[in-house]
This record gives sequence, C-alpha cells and structure tokens, in this order.
Amino acid sequence: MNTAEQLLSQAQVSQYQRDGYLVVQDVLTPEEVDAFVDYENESKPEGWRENLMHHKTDDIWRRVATHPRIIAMATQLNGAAPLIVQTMYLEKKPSGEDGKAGTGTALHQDLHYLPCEPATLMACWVAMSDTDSENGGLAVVPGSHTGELRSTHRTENVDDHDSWEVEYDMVAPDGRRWKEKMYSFEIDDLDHSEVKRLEVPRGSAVFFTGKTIHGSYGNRSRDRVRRAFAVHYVAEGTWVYRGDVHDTMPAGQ
Ligand SMILES: O=C(O)CCC(=O)C(=O)O
Repeated sequence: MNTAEQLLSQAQVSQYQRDGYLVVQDVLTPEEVDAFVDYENESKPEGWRENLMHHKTDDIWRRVATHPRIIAMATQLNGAAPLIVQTMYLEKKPSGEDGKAGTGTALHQDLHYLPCEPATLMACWVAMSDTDSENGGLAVVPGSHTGELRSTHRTENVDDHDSWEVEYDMVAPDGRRWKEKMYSFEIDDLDHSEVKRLEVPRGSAVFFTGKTIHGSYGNRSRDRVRRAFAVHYVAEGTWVYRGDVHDTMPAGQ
C-alpha cells in the first residue's frame, strides 16, 4: 500500500482535530493481532517490556509500528511523514483468583513525558484484546488538546494507577545536556466527569495528539486481559529532548 493513500475521510480528520483523538475500527486484521499476541506470550528476557526501542531491533514489533495502514493514517492526521519515537506493549492482568489486578496509567498528556520541538507528538494505541471500562481500556478527555500543557502532580490513586519516578538524560538542539526527573504524571484538578472511557475492540486503534489527556484505570474484570500496543510518532524535522528516545526511526524503513 502507498502510505500517502488517504484512508481516513475528511469527517474523520475533522473529528481528530476537534476532539484530539479518533477511534478507527479494524486497523489490524485478526491474524495480525494473533501473530503479535502469540509472539508476546512466548517467554522473553527479563525487562523486555521496559524496552521502548523494540521497533528498531525486532521484526514483529517493527511490523506493527510501521504498518502501512497505521502510517498512512498517522501521516494524514499529522500532515507529515512520521518518525517513531517509542513503542510499548501494555498488558493488564484481570483480578482473577489472587485479586491482584493490573493497574493503569494516570491521566496525563504525553508531551510531559516526551517534550519535543515543534510539538508534533502523536500516538497510535492499538487494542490487542477487546478493551472497555471494565478491563482498563483507554480513557480520554475530548477536546483537552487545545490550550497550554496542564500542570501535574505525582499520581496518588495507586489502586488504579502505577506510581513511579525516573531521572532522564535530556539533550537540546544546541548540545546542552541535563537530567530531568519525571514521575507518573497526573493532571491537576481534572474534572473526572469529562473523562470518556472508550470501548475499543481488538484490532481497532485510537489516534491521539501529544496534548490530549488520556490514561487508563485498573482492570476490574475477573478474567479479561487488557492488551494494547502503543506507538508514539513525531513529524519529520522534530527534535525530541529525552536522550533515551532521541534517535527516532523513519516509519518508512
Ligand atoms: O494503555 C494505557 O494504559 C495508557 C497508554 C498511554 O498512556 C499511551 O499510550 O500514551
């Protein structure tokens, strides 16, 4: 497929511009989802899921991150050829017999984690299982991508959200280097009535901007694993400040 192909209608592009996110059904086929999930279910080296760079070294991860349909849509929504910043596989276990359900990511804006210039950051989040409010599916705040980046605090709701702190090496275009502490950001004074919990079936995707407030809650289901693959892109010519993900990869490679 030609990645310059216009797969989204003008109505879908306008919806993305208005709401800051867009759900697209059936981006991957059931066979493509199975191939990825089966691969991830095989035993993997320690720390596998913490590595954000598998798209550079692993054919199965690269196949999803550079999938022609996803790249065509990302190009159409961002208006430029996408560069891959990072890839993540987010599996959240159900409460099951032991009652220890997987937690989610506090509601945040990705530009807090991945500052870049210009701010062309966007994400494609692909459901690798059926996802909804019960099993910790993606939640968004429609229209939250307009205006300034919001202030944050470290998440306090540890029943629902992972809580962590990491110091990253940062690098500026003029060569300046420094360390910056990041933590599990949660938006200050969020009006929770504005949060929309999405229902996204397996193989479907959510595209959202770097400013769109989003995240997820704990998996409250008894036996439904929540699986998602997330890839973050910037437009060609964008400077990514975080040293560990600074070396972006053209999605056409
Ligand atoms: O899937 C989730 O729980 C959160 C995903 C997320 O924050 C992201 O893809 O940027």
